[in-house]
Amino acid sequence: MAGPDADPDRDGRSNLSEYAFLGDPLVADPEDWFEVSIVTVDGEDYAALTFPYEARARDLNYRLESSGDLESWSGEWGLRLTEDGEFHHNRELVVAKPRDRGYPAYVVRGKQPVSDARHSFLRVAVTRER
Ligand SMILES: [Ca+2]
Repeated sequence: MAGPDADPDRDGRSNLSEYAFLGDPLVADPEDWFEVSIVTVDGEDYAALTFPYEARARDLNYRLESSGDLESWSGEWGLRLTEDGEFHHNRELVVAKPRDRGYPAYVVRGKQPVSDARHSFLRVAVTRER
């Protein structure tokens, strides 16, 4: 099975998502490839996501989206791999680029402190340019 929406290993992740987040499209990957945490910035607590990314891709756009109800989502941050493999991104929402994982990863946080919201949801949306 091929195509960006196919899921030949039936792990719930499309081929596009396997490509963007360093999965193996033919082997079901462990479920904990995204790490959720709370980070403190300037005395405020924020929800944060740590995720792997495909540093060699030149055709992917990653975007952090947040929601308070899992229904309406707003985009808060984008990053784009440039020709030389560096990211353009919104620095204030990028907490760190961990180097000790053995693969490229980013830690990104939401814009609103968790103390301001009853619920805070984050996701990373990926689109591919053709
Ligand atoms: Ca899959």
